[in-house]
Amino acid sequence: MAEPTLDEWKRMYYALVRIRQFEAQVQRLAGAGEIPGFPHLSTGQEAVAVGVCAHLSRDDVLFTSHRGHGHVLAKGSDLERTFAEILGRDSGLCRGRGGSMHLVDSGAGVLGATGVVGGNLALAAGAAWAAQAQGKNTISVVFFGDGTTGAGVFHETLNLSALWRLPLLFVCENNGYAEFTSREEHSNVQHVSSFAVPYAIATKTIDGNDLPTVYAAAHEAIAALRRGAGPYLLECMTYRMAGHYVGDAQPYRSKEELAAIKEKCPIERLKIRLVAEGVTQQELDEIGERARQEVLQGVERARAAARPDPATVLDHVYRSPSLHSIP
Ligand SMILES: Cc1ncc(C[n+]2csc(CCOP(=O)(O)OP(=O)(O)O)c2C)c(N)n1
Ligand SMILES: [Mg+2]
Repeated sequence: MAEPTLDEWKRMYYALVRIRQFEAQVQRLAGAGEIPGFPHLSTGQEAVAVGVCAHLSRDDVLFTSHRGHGHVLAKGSDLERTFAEILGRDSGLCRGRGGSMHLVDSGAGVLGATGVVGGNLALAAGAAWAAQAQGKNTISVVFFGDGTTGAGVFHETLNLSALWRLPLLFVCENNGYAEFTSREEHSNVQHVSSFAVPYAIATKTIDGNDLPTVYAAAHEAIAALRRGAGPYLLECMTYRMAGHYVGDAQPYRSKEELAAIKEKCPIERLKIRLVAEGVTQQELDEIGERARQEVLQGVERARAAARPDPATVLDHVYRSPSLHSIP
């Protein structure tokens, strides 16, 4: 693997801060009652999204979950349209129909997000199978959490994708929680990568909060996928710095655990590395500020956008135009 240049690392630093700032704005506006539903923030997990998506082309397809804002941004969806979707605006990725948990943007290869835990896995296998059948060299990537491994569809998808040698990258963000339940309480299996072994799927468990580690491991996994080696399961150990959803008071986390959060922060960790390589604190602050301004401007434009016309509520729901006339 060619080591990224310092400029490339700085661009990835920008991408991390951009997602962090985006989530901060989601949190702020959800708190103010401007966002419908319960957004789930990816704060603290940004290095997984950025490190994996750095290796994807627009033609590779991505599937995500209820915690998908960072993945969609890292894959290349327009920031303003993504925020507009979360706000339920007509200019949103899905014309305001999907919201935070259903971000879809086929132009950027974001083929789906779902609030049905595990639902994205089988869809991602379908897309991988389609690429294989069409003789394309593209891959399908699915992001999911550690809690998802309790769903039967996870095991079904591992089995079929291994049998059919599908170009499917499973990226597990093991953040140690499924909703409000810690991993120790919801599974005896310490590492999600263990599940790949009986299916003969290549796998690795890595530090998902260290961007260079994610970048290198994703490079290796994706290169194998493009060679036709079959599926790969990358388990990224990470940490959900926010609650399960905006508004979660987190009574299940101890004061000590919350106090140690900063040490895990992928942005702080990349900062240390960049400073060691000679980047000044001032330059990092400037990069961060540029990301913050981009987000603020996108958010304000999204907020100013119109909501969908209620008369169009049945558009894209039923195939038959005659059903639109139901009183
Ligand atoms: C089929 C299904 N079962 C249960 C839920 C409720 N639910 C929402 S998120 C979640 C936990 C998911 O945990 P994990 O896969 O680790 O993802 P994380 O939230 O940690 O990113 C559950 C059980 C759901 N949305 N769908
Ligand atoms: Mg989890």
